[in-house]
Amino acid sequence: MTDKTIQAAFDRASDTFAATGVDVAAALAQVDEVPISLHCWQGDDVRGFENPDAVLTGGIQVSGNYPGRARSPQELRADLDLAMSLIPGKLRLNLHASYLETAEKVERDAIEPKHFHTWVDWAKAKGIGLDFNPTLFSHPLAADNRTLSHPDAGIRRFWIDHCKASRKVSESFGRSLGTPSVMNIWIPDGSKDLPADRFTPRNRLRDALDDILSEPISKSFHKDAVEGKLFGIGAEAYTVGSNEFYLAYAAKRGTMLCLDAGHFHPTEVVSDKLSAVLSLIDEVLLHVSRPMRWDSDHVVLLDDETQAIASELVRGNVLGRVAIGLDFFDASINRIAAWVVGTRNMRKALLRAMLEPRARLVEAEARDDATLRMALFEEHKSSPWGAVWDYYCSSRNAPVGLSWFDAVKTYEHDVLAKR
Ligand code: RNT
Ligand code: ZN
Repeated sequence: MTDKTIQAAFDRASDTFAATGVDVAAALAQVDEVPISLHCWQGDDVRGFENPDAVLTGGIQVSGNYPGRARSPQELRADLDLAMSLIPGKLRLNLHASYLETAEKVERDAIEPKHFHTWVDWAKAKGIGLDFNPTLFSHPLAADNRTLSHPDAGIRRFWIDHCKASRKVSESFGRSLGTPSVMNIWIPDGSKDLPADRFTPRNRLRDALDDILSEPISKSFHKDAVEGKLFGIGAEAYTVGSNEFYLAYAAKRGTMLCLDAGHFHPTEVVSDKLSAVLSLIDEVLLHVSRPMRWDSDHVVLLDDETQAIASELVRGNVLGRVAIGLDFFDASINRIAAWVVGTRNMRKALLRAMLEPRARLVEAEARDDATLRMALFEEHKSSPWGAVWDYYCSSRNAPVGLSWFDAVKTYEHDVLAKR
């Protein structure tokens, strides 16, 4: 597509949207500023850099053996540099504690900001913010799927101290980069078969979290989030950190609540939970992902639920209270393409939501005109939002259409295939 055809299609589309009362220029300015946090773990199949033979545990699994997995922080940053150059709009990077950089072995309860300084320098040079996660899986002390709720006080202490050390790292990100780091706690704790006591592990988890959060940290540098889950592999009967547990925890203790789109019963949707949760909780972290039957973590598509999540954020005017993170891992396709497709889709969904004829919809609903409301929704689906997206990409020097694919393929040939 030439600049001229992109511009002409955009001009026509702008007229169409203007006729429905939508300000396209305002939408473009707004969509560009919404931060989306890329998850570092898509680039190396959630292995991290603690040890080259790391085995992923905790009931999450990555399948596939597509060539080119990043094996070092340098390779991962190079891959991220390429992915980020192909995605328009404001980005962040979400790191796990297991992505530290050290010459000597550092135990998880002893991690410090200095072990992440190269990531901070890289983020500073790119002008992006960082987010963080303690890593409570893929470790001998998490081998039995119990961490913060473990009956052994010593093991619990180890994981509490890891989370405390992680908060310091997260705070250092916020201080160095001038934008608060959202730190998300997810634990794999649960049991395969029916437990006799569901109460005690949850009480232990509550007390462990209270201990972790006991030191106040300014929210201008660091924010705590907690992520629930319905079940995991090996935790089919009981998950200690369920959604209800963390919903109550976040409401009572004032943390953010993390909603992962793949962590609910198949007919439950995060898009409907946003307005429910945000009526009583200040801030939410999203793990935008794609559930597939019993599994989660597939690459984000521009599907109905991704669109519904984006539309809710825009309709409710809550973008300032919701941190958007991604969470998927696919090793069966080019890993950089997975980032590019998933992240572009999230931003596309946001743009499409911003082009919705909001005033007319609200007015139709106020008059109880469900017929017009449905007709407007349906018409919007085939509105020329794609022309606005193309123009947006081109105006931000990001590839238009599938032109990003060649860059990924060239890199695959020149770099990934040689790993
Ligand atoms: C696992 C959670 C969690 C992880 C990452 C790697 O079910 O979704 O967010 O995917 O921490
Ligand atoms: Zn998640």
